[in-house]
Amino acid sequence: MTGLFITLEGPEGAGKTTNREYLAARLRAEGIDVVLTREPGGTPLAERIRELLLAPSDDAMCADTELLLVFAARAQHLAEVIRPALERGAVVLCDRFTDATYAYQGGGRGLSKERIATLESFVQGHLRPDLTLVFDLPIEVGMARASARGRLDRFEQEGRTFFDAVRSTYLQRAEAAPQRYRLIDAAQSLEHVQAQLDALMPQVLGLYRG
Ligand code: Z5A
Repeated sequence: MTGLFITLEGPEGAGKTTNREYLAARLRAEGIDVVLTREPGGTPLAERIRELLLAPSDDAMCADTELLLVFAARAQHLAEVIRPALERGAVVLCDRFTDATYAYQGGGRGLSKERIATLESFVQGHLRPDLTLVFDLPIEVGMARASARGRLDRFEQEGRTFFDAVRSTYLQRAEAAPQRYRLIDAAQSLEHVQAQLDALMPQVLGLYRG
């Protein structure tokens, strides 16, 4: 594959979606073909799975069902969007990917890393992101930003312990593989967050141009 696969990760309200647009604009200004996408979702079928995953419901969803739905959506997304874009040489900017599975289903729900890794290999083969930006911020700051939007989704209704585990899983993964991850201090003002992204641009362009 010739493109570049960049994922944006972090707890809710960290600014992933906002800054994905900013990064895309910076890359397009360099004449680069950029595909913006997200998980769960990114294709019509995967967006329907997203609805199942996010809708608050009185019927409890067991953790294994949640895990399998996340990977079912991912399989479709890879086949329809991510692999074709990388094959034609685009930069794919994806709002959440498998690090979110380790953080939410692993850290949050307590499913084993080994089980997630088995599905990761099954669904993705050898494909992993080239670069992962982890937007890190205190949970209460992110939750305040997210709840200002109104009705909470099924994940956002979880409690503090769940989100502490999500955040610490992201931080542990970033620490364990510093060549792939870059930590962004997302608690700062948008202007300062974007200055951190500007500082990363030479590395991103270097990775893309090889
Ligand atoms: N999930 C999972 O469990 N397993 C998986 O494998 C995957 C996902 C892939 C949906 O994700 C849920 O799916 C997610 C995990 C689960 N759970 N939750 N909750 P999502 O990405 O759609 O959900 P999200 O993280 O909640 O999105 P979000 O709250 O929109 O966060 P964001 O994209 O990081 O933030 P944003 O939309 O860019 O910004 C939020 C608000 O803050 C907005 O009003 C901005 O204007 C404002 N903002 C952004 N940056 C700043 C700064 N720097 N200062 C002040 N205000 C700011």
